[in-house]
Amino acid sequence: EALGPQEYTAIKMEAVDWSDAAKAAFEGKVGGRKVFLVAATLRPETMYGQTNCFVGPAMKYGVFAMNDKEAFVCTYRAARNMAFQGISQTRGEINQLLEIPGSALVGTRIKAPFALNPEVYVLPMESVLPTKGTGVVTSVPSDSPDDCATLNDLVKKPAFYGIQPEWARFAPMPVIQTPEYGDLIAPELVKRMKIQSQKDAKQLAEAKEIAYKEGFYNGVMLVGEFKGMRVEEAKPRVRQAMIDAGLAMAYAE
Ligand code: A2H
Repeated sequence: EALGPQEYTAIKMEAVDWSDAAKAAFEGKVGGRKVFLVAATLRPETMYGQTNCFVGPAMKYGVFAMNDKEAFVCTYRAARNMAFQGISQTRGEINQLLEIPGSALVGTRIKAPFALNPEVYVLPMESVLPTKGTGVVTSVPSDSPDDCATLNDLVKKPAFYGIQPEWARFAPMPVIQTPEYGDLIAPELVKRMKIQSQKDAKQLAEAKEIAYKEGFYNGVMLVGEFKGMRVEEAKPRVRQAMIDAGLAMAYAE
């Protein structure tokens, strides 16, 4: 755990086609606003490789009006933090339009900012914590062992997880190269460490540590505006480019 506040990048993923369950829940409640799922990440430089987004199927989410034009899907806890970070229009005010379970968001098609896949789907992940970030996790299986193991599980058993196979059709794609692990570090670690599923928490914690350090200190960007640049240098630049494009915000907790 970090000692000081954690500085995340909050990524705005606009919903383009709601799941049937979400459509029914939204009926007449958002007042013509654009609605975004908002994901908190510590690795903005990996956003080129998004293949999907994760929500906790058993978690409760809210749809919160930020102003007259936009509403965000996240936990109540995150909406409250945002209200004190200049993200919502009126400081300290939380305007919840509706509540919706994570399970009802699954299958929604969203825009994935900066990603090589312009649109991806919302999928379930059991280990999403309601107490961290926004409760929405954007998935980059090329660089995150947790995302990789979870996506593998969904691809293997779509019916068990209640998803359509085509929602999980995007494969990990190279974003960062490291000398030791090649251009798909998370799948490589999952293979080398024989990680079978998202439930292999102990090995995943170790893999996460390796992927994070290797990527940050030894990684080089393979795609995007900062292609060829070391990750350490590209990271703040990608973050700023996303913020400048209106596709992301600074979010701390
Ligand atoms: B990271 P920290 Cl490519 N529950 O983003 C579980 N995990 C959550 C979460 C929640 N409520 N909110 C955010 N996260 C994930 C990208 C990424 C991330 C990559 C590699 C590693 C990585 C794509 N997923 O995180 O406990 C988000 O996933 C490993 C550190 O605050 C977020 O960044 O350190 C990270 O965990 C924040 O975890």
